[in-house]
Amino acid sequence: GLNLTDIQGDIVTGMTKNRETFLFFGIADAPSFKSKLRSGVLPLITTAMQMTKNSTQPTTLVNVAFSHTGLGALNVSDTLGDGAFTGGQLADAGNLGDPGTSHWVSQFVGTNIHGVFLLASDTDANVASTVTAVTTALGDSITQIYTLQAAARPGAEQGHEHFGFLDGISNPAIQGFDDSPLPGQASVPPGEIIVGETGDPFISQRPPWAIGGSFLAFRQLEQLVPEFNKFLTDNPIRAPGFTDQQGSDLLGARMVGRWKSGAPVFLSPLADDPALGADPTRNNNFTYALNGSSTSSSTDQSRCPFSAHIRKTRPRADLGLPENTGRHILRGGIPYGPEVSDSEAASNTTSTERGLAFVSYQSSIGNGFQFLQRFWADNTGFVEQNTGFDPIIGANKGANRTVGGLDPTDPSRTITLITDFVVSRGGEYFFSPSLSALANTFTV
Ligand code: N7H
Repeated sequence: GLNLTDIQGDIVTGMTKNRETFLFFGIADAPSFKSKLRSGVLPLITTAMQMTKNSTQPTTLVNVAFSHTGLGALNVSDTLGDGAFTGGQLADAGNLGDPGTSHWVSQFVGTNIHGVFLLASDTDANVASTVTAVTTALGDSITQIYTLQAAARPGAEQGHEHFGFLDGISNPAIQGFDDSPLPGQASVPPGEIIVGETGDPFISQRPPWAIGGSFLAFRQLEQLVPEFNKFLTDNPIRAPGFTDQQGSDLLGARMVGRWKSGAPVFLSPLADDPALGADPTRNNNFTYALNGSSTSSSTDQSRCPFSAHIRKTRPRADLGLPENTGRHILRGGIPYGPEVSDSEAASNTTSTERGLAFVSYQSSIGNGFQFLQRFWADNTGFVEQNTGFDPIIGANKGANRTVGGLDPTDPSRTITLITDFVVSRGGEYFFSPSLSALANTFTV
């Protein structure tokens, strides 16, 4: 089984808190950083074991991860066997479809970020006091380069991302940690997410200290919510008997593959079904194939477009069942930025940035995050020919994006998106080491 006391908590369960701060730092003085991290911060790092029970979770959860240049700053010179990590995310911007880096947060442009602290709790005050504890403990041994404060949306929107859709429904169950997956949940060998474990395709290339770690892909993804809503309003699906509002809601749901409640369009193709969306035993229980079949139709998009975000990023039976794709990621993102204001809604124009602080864990960035973005979401020939881009996250370096299959009344219709509703503001790739690596390799 997995050594849960040695694995950082966010990797396996996510932070499961409503407030999270990402503190990106540089290492100014490596020897001082090592001793201060060891004495002052290591005791605060939350393990996967602590996450398994409410009673063992600390008030504020703390995790830490290092970029490739961060490992270099610490004189950790073993190669980890991950080219995307070694190159850093800036060098990957073109592969990911970003329109250059002019939209990137300036601090992500470069390779100065050595690491990130992830701090999460129920209140801003708890997070702030732990940020102070960590930064005080580290003192001048770090420079604080950039901070992103993220928070679950308020009230009934809690758990929903800024476009309004319930998020965090479908994450893989890691064998050996969660052996009772929910219906429809992917069950993956631990090595798909955790380095050095059974199923890690690069297990032979890993230094011993890397076992129990995971690669963290961080992306600050701005969401143009008023613009997205305007697009839906202007382009309702003209289905028989549908009001404009129903047609707009259907278009949005087919872009995502789920209704705002979380109900999958494959199970509820024409209208939202909030009871289905809220039921974890049913809301993930589909494969895109008709009952009992191990493959799906290569032509039928009546229930769910091939281009739908959740189908692009996890095609289920489109690639045949059982689902041994090796391309699962564990997502732990959280929204950031304020609610849409009345004036933004009235003008259909974003004036204050909001979006998703995207976090994914995988044992290989090239098989995980990067593959999903580059070879699935941005690949117009996937899942089938003429699928077009993923209308949510697909990126064409800022150029127009064609999307197929969104209109169930005319599946051959292609819709061209001239606006990217999700805009990359950049990010970095990190390695989230085991507790023993932090104690024995990173801080000596
Ligand atoms: Fe996505 N969205 O609101 O439309 N995502 N995502 N994502 N995403 C999912 O099933 C969204 C992004 C995946 O197992 C849901 O838990 C937004 C990136 C994967 O069936 C919703 C952004 C990547 C899944 C969203 C964004 C992925 C998934 C449904 C950016 C990878 C699970 C909730 C701002 C490269 C698929 C759920 C499955 C689900 C949205 C980013 C991947 C609502 C707004 C960058 C693998």
